[in-house]
Amino acid sequence: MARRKKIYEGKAKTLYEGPEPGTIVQYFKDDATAFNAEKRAVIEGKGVLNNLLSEYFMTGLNNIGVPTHFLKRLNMREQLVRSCEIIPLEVVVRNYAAGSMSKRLGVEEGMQLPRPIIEYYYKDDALGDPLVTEEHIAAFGWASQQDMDDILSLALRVNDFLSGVMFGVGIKLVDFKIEIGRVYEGDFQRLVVADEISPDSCRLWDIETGQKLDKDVFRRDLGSLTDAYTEVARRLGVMPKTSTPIGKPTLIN
Ligand code: AIR
Ligand code: ASP
Repeated sequence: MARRKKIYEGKAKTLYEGPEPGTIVQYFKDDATAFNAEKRAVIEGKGVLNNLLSEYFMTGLNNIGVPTHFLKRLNMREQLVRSCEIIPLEVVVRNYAAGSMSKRLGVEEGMQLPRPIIEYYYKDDALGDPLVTEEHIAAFGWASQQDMDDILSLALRVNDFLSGVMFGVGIKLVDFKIEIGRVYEGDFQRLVVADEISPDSCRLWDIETGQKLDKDVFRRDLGSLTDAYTEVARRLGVMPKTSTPIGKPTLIN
């Protein structure tokens, strides 16, 4: 097979040219980074888990009519997605206070917010992804007013869907980050949920015990990240297939 052309290498994923125009192969690496890549590790199996979990969430969104870039999973580490132009914003939705919001505003982690709060961060590693307002976004032309209306509606629909799915398996969706892409269809453009949705991009707490089942396990050295992500995958029924166990013969009397 011909070598694929690498388009972009990020911290957790590599993008290759897809088999057809307008498609991209998204490869999930085992690399974990935090605090703008100050902290790094390779966590065996993380890429496989995130590939399967992102497939699960994106497929669910597609099925309820929330457009995403996801087309299909190709293998344990790769998925085929529609190529799109990423809007340079990290769109964060918060249901409970945690992380940078708790730090910035001095509110206790875990406090339920009266309503979901949406924040925008400018995607720029050199600047450490600073928090920006809609004024900045409009003034610098990163997105139009129409885009911002569409982004808000997408973010809230993703929040409702993900919160419901996670609640169904005993997990609280504290917050999450999505990225939005522009897809061009002739003279028209529409916005789709892009990148990935996985425990790398969400905060997930067990409802009963409060146990963290997301990337904070790595950021804060709370134990095995693989175990945490595996638990999320197990509860959602998307465990990676290991070699089929050969069962013991069943006795029939
Ligand atoms: N996030 C933000 N940038 C990268 C990621 N993954 C996600 C975090 C968390 C949410 O956005 O994983 O779920 C809010 O992050 P923070 O650090 O602003 O509290
Ligand atoms: N992924 C980002 C980084 O590499 C931020 C984070 O998830 O903490 O630093």
